Amino acid sequence: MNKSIQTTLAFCLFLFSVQYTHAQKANYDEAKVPKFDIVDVLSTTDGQKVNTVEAWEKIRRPEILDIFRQQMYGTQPDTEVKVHYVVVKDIENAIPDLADIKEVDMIFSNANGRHSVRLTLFIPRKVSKPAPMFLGLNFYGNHTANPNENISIHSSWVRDNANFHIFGNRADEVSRGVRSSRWPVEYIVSQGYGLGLIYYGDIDPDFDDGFQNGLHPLFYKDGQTKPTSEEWGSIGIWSYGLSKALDYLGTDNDIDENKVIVFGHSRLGKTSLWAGVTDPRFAAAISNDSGCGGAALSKREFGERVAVINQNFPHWFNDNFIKYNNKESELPFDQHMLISLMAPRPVYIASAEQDEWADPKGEYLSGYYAKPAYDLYGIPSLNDVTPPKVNEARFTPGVSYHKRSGKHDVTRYDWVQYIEFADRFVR
Ligand code: GTR
Repeated sequence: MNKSIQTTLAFCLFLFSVQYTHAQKANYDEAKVPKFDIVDVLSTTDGQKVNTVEAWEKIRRPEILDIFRQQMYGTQPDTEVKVHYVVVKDIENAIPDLADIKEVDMIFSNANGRHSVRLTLFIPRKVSKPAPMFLGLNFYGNHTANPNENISIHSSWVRDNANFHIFGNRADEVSRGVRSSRWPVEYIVSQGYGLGLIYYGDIDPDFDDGFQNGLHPLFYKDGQTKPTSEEWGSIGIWSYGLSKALDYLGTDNDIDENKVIVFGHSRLGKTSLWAGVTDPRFAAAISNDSGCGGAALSKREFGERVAVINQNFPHWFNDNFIKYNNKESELPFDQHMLISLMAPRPVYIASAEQDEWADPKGEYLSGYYAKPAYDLYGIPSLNDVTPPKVNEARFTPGVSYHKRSGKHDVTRYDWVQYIEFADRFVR
């Protein structure tokens, strides 16, 4: 090999390792959080101050929404896709005295093809209809949320998990109910709420295949083979799936479409926030341990960083977001602005004490700094820059928050707070 090629190769290797090590190092030291300014939620990019609801809704809110679409979560293509809903199962009293189970196929189609996503609904029996509902995506399949054998098992790609006996990227009977600790179905319905579930891999399998599977290809224009650098990645299309489920719920007399709370954990908490923000029909949104790219402020550079998330999950955001790798200070926006887009609707942000990767303090602060948008509507929201103590939920009609003891997870404690939140501000 000639000398100059050798030198170039060595240099490239060096650059790669610098970039890699830099990106992989997560900061857990509060003293190392850089100084940064909170982007003013109420100042437009050309420096005008917005101080009425009207100016917020007509000018600033659409501007911020557009920034998130262009720079991060991606735009939705304008390709026409039809959605048909078929109720494939309706089992009364499937969970004795507590809930009926209904299943709906959401069939997406156009000239590019056809793709089906299954929505499983638990309809509470002990409440007058239409009932309020929590709607959320899950990681391994609707059947993993509860052992009830009426819940169908999906045939989509699923991540292997030896603990759940999932091998060969296929789910089967063995994984029924393995995630019931995260989905206390009996408790939720006994409180008078419905629960709607979709397996996220039905919408788009969660691995980077250049967007050849799931719903993305239906949206390609002639000759297009992957989303443009501005168009949506997985989070964008997962939240689109939630909106389409809400379309169905609007036709179902058992459910009050005006009282649907979108819920998600972790990457699916990033998704529930984006769904709540892009679809104002959702009455409220809950983000459980959503972290980087969800509720956590990126500019704190604490825990997971933008470069790390983009390297590990190149398919979650659009390609424009890559330019902020190791350049959080150059972001013209931050995640408190995402929360502000929920105003005037209630939003719940939850953290876990041992989930430093998701930056609990940054998750709280984005809720706190969203306050100016709620102020415009005269809706009280978090007004103390100091987060509450561990296991002390703070409820406000704007943003509510808790930091639970324990690790990155969804627990009974979390759900008890979400029911309280829903009772106070949605029901
Ligand atoms: C992690 C990722 C987090 C979070 C989490 C999850 O690996 O770094 O941002 O999304 O996965 O979704 O469980």
